[in-house]
Amino acid sequence: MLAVPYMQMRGGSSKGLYFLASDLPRNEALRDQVILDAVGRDARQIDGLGGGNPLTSKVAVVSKSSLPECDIDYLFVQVVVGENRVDTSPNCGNILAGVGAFAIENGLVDAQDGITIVRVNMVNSGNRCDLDVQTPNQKVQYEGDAAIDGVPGTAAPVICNYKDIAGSITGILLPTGNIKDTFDGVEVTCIDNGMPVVLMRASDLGVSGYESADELNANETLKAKIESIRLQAGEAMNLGDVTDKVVPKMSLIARPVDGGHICSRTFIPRVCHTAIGVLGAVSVATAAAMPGNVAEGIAEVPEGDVKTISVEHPSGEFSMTLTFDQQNNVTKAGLLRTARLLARGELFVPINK
Ligand code: NQM
Repeated sequence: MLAVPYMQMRGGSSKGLYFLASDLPRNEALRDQVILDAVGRDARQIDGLGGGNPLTSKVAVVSKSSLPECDIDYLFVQVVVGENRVDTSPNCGNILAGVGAFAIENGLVDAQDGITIVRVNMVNSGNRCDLDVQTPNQKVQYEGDAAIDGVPGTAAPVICNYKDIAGSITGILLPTGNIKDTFDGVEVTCIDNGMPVVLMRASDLGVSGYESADELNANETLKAKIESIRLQAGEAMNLGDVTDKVVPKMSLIARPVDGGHICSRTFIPRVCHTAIGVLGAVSVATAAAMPGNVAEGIAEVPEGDVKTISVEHPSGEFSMTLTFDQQNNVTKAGLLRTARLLARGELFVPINK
């Protein structure tokens, strides 16, 4: 067996394995084989550390940054549950919440006394995020009193400040060139502000948008309709054939009912999220703030260039502060996450790698 140093962390409302790039094979194909052995190749991930769910089947590969303006490079790898393969197309803003602590713990970044700002180059998209990590006495602090929906208890806050994330994967904020498109007779808004997402009115797909994730996951007719729209939207968003990709994510939207600004149920992309992804939420909120989008008349978006928008989801809400310029582009997105070190040690994979 090959012993690979690793940490397991909860990052936001996800959980993943964190590796130094230097501890994995340089060759990408070999690296991905080691990652599959580490997380698990089958649907239950019985022979790996993954949890058999997209939110617990994630990996961060971290190294000192190749860019002078950043401290670390962070590559996100999604192990596609049950399909024995990985997808590196999207970012993950939840796993991102843990990479600052991981970098400090592993000596890639020197901790300051108080707060350490870790400047992250998100390799999947080439975008940047600055993380404020709590480091009293130059040590990472995990305990604290910040709470986020989808995670029990409280922990130290990690403030994530995203910069210029429009067109993260598709190269353009509205990748079809339109604020609205129609696929299979359903009006949608396709957007990429950190994550390619397709917004659809839940009522247009015959559901309320207030169902639980389990109820929606059991609705095979709905899932087939969503996948058909996703395949067409993927082509129109310049993502090509998305059959084997985990983007675009698919968000059903409805009127807010719990004090938020818009209600969401998001498929990532074939399983309904029990909450919502970080960058997925940023994309939904950005779309909702644009004139003529499919959520017009549904979302209740605040006025002003700096807006705090709350996206309701199956287990609570997700708030972020978006700063818009004169052209209605989001120049900054600030949000709160937490992270916790769960384990560190060596992980064993078959030697023939
Ligand atoms: O959108 C789920 C999650 C995510 C990704 C997903 C994420 C993001 O909850 O930035 O965080 O959309 O697959 O971790």
